[in-house]
Amino acid sequence: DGYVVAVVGAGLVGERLVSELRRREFPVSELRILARTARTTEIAGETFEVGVAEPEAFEGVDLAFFAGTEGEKGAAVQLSGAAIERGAVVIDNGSDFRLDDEVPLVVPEVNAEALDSHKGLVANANCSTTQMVVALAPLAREFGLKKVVVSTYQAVSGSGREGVEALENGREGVYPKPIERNAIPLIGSIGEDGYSTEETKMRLESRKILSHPDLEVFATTVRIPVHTGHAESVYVELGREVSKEEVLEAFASAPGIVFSGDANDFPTPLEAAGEPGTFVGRVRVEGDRVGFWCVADNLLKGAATNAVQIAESLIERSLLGQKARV
Ligand code: 11C
Repeated sequence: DGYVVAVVGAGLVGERLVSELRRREFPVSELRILARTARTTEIAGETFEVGVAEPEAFEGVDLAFFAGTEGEKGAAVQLSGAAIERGAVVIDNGSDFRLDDEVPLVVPEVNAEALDSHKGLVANANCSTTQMVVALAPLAREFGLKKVVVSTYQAVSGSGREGVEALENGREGVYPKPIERNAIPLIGSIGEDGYSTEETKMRLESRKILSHPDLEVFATTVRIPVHTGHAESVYVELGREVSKEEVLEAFASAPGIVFSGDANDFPTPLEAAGEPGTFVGRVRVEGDRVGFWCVADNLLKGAATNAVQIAESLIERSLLGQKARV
């Protein structure tokens, strides 16, 4: 009973996908791990014979997660078509298809209904975007959004194993400056407009997920020497004046948010790491302006947990399995 599931990529996100599928008891009849080279590997206490990621490996697969992020870009570009042709629905954690009009970009707490138009491929958002839109969604629903200004404090595991090695072993060449005892205000590369690719992702992906194509989003994205857990300082201008009580109530009742209304009881990356939720605290309200702090595990809600939640939403909406598809 269950679905034949493939996970493409055995990096940090691939590992978390396996552990989240197990932890959330996703109905899996067979789990295939695919990567560039075949090998035997242990993930989350299970031994897997890793297969080579090639078109034939998707024969019989119902659901394929592509775990790649920046460093492994291309796997979904090369292989998602082969998986879809064979009847799979693909959930891609990479950035290649996120802004494609034909591809839903989904954070289930925010826009699960976007899945209804999927054509075989669904995109998972960038980690820093995902947690921010989970926190912005209740404000958008209740009060309307006009402008968002965000600064991030991003963990090295967002860069995969290489990032962790840069922090823990001083590996060189991963970041443009040393990460230990430092803060680096450049994630990805700088575009012609002066924004980094990470900052542009936050702007464009948020607009798409929140269905707010002209939302002003000014992001400054910063890498800090934290292992796991991205934190964000967010300032929002709302569509109307609000009371602090209204804002606290909106956060406290929102799906996916672990809320702290006590200013002295703020969430931090160390506490968010290993947890599936988006933590929100340090709320300040002045008229139509709100400031807050949010934190989430970048490999879980920022990647694997959200991807598995997308798959669960596909099942709930009868959109997974070859019979459900035309
Ligand atoms: C980071 N947000 O923390 C990046 C990693 O588009 O999925 C994920 C890149 C992406 O470095």
